[in-house]
Amino acid sequence: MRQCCQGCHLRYRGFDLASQSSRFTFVMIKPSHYDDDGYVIQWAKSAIPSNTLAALYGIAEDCAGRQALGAGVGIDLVPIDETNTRVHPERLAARIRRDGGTGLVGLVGVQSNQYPRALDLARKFRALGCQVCIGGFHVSGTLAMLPGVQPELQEAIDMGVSLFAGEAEGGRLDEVLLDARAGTMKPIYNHMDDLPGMEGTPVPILPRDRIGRTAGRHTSFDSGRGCPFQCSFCTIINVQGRKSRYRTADDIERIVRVNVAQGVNRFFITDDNFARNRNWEQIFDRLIALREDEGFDVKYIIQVDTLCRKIPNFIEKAGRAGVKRVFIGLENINPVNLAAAAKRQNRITEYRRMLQAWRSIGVLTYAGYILGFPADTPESIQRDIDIIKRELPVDLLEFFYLTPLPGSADHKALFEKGVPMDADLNRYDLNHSTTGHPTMSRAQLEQAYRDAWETYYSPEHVETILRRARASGISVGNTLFLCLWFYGCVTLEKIHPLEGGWWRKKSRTDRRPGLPIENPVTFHARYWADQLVKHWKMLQLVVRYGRLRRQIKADPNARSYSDLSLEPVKDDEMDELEMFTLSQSAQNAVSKARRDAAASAAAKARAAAG
Ligand code: B12
Ligand code: SF4
Repeated sequence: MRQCCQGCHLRYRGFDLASQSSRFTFVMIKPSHYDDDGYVIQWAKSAIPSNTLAALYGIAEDCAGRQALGAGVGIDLVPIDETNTRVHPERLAARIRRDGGTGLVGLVGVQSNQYPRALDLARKFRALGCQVCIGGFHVSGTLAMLPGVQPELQEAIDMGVSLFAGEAEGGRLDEVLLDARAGTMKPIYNHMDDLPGMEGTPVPILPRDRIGRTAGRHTSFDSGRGCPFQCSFCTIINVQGRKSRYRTADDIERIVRVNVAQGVNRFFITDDNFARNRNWEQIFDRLIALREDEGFDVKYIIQVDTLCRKIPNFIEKAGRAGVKRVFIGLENINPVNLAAAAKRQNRITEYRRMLQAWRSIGVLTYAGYILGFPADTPESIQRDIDIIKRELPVDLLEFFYLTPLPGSADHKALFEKGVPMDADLNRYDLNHSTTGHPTMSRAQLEQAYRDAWETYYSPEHVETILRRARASGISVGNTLFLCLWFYGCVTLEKIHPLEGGWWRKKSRTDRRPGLPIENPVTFHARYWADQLVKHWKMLQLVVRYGRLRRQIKADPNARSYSDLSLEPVKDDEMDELEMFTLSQSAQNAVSKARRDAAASAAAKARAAAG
């Protein structure tokens, strides 16, 4: 074995970094995080493939195709999503080392809640002599918003781990891989001031066998990055920028075709706000052509803002393009809370029209709803959820704690004021409370959060949701499946539905450092008992709701079901519905909406007059 490179800042035990071997292995791991008992959250089948993993795999595949490491140097790509695959550091290190090869372990798309797990994995790989680089929102957000290098980032650097901030397209990954090949990796690669364009960048893709480890036929891609708005709880604007960047319609068509060719025809378009994508219409037109002219059986989930209804043709074209589910960042129905989060673009007076517009084309709506704003109390939270159940025709509601995510303006403000925040980043998954509230104790807020899920997914309301689905031509079976998924994840698995999957796997020895490795007998006995209890409870729900589903489907009147939320929006409803009359701030929002409508009508009349 030749001598290790002496000049670089990192030294790698057991690796021949100046190797002339023609093999380079790039292991890309999307880490999971720990549950409340310290076990890695992992499933036999996770819900949906990681978009960051797909993006990085596509970029790396492009590097390999271009022989970015030099003529004749093959790049072996190993994508691993820890939410569905156990990571075996020793085996991966051996794979890198095979035939005198070199390589890099990339910890990919690491969010704040995943950072502790990423550090634990990095430590193991470093002990095995591997080069490691961590990228993703925690590194980027923290470097963008906080002064200097924060202690948890320094901890990685001190271990000899490199950090990557910014995005990897536009040749930025080439630099990292070349340095890894030469054994000269830098402590930090910071491209935050220089975000790449997205046009013509490599197709985000994952091999079919990796997608097979997820529940459905879904994969994901982003058609744009960045957002023009300024919500204070959001990290996206500070990481991806407020100036949006986009893929072209050609790029999107290529992504769809390549995936369909490998049997994947359901897509989650991960843009936080597809309605703000400058190319939305060309993209929809292209997707419509694929469906209507070429007969592609493709369906999409997209994320939009509440103003999307105002964009001419947007909803109609979304339906024709194959959009079947829409995620909306509703966040709250109290204008005071929306203003506190600087989410002024959300107008409560628009919610009903927008949700009904999606229903009218048979699209299922999910909405995110944040709890823990300064004006919230346990009573106001319950009251607001009851109003939503009666007056808003949204299908699924997902609750989140208002969380000062590193990289957000909220986090920066608390950091600068020295307000205590939970030191354990593993809890920053929006499913745990992480900081104080002006009027509620932590116990009260946590109870209000649990009650919110129970209230919304009560048996009576699930029945209402299913009846509304039938009346709007939305699949009752799918809607029921999602209700059970959401409710089951939170109440049985104690994790957020966005982190759910099928058949929880737990590895006894993959426990968070600092917690004891359990005795095999007690561990396995508890694991199986737990699985049995959870599946029994879920089976009971499936049987009970399955009966209800059959009743609804057999009911000849089910299609004509209606309730207050489904009633067409009337001009005078803002004087009647509780959502608009309950508080002074809601009444102010109504007055403003009326003034805006009058001004716009007057402008139209002036334009028509000449
Ligand atoms: C899609 C998405 C999801 C999907 C994930 C599944 C999927 N199909 O991807 C779903 C809906 C399930 C989800 C869930 C959650 N999410 Co999410 N999600 C996103 C979203 C919208 C897009 C992520 C993405 O794909 N971006 C595009 C990729 C290409 O960008 P990227 O990740 O930054 O990667 C680039 C660079 O960072 C770099 N890079 C990354 N890793 C590496 C590694 C190496 C070695 C190198 C060289 C480079 C590199 O190269 C990449 C390509 O340029 C982001 C917001 C956003 N706009 O990014 C939030 C976001 C990442 N999510 C967030 C959160 C908090 C969550 C949840 C914890 C909470 C929740 N309940 O919503 C869960 C956790 C689930 C989990 N286990 O991941 C936060 C994270 C903030 C933070 N500081 O931690 C974000 C930023 C949104 C926000 N609220 O601010 N999420
Ligand atoms: S929460 Fe959504 S709308 Fe608000 S800034 Fe972030 S991405 Fe934009």
